Amino acid sequence: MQLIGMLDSPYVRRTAISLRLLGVPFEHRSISVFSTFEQFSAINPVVKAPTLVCDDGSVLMDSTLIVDYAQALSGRSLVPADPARRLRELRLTGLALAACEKTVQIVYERKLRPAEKLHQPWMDRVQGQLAAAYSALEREIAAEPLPASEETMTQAGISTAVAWAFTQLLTPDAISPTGFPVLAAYSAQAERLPVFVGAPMV
Ligand SMILES: N[C@@H](CCC(=O)N[C@@H](CS)C(=O)NCC(=O)O)C(=O)O
Repeated sequence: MQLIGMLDSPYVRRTAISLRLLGVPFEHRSISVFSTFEQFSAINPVVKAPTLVCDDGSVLMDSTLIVDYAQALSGRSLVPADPARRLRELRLTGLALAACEKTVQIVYERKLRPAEKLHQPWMDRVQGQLAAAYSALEREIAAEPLPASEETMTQAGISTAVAWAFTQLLTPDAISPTGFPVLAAYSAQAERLPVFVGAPMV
């Protein structure tokens, strides 16, 4: 299988880390949705990262769906089965994915839209949503820490750590680490794990 996309995408990175933790072998191809659009388009005309090219040649996109398929292949899951634990896990993963999405929206506004066309009320709204997602994650993880070892880490932890590092790399002005000490510490711990080191953002 081939995982297509750059690791500076939080969606590609959470997928690569998840596949490695699940023990699903894959070849990673660093093809960009921007600088190598045509090459990406030849693999997946929709040009969404991550894209998984399966062993039978079929093409699957969306990080959550790729991880779902990888879990079926491995017979393991990164999400607890117990309903109450699963609900918390999914809620936290949803917050982390919203944080990724809002950071991506800020980046696209700043990098792709001409400055004179920037619509500040939209930016303010997105920044507020981003802050709300990280505030909820900070409260949740302060109240009940997430597992932080390769043996115990679950999807909420992977996605939270990946989202935080991505936001801090791309839009450090939007979310100050001093306001989110629990998230900053959790991210620092996760980034030291070999599976995170093996999937560098830059
Ligand atoms: N929900 C998708 C989001 C993927 C996504 O938006 N990826 C970005 C890269 S960070 C992308 O493909 N951007 C190109 C585009 O949307 O045109 C997932 O979880 O995989």
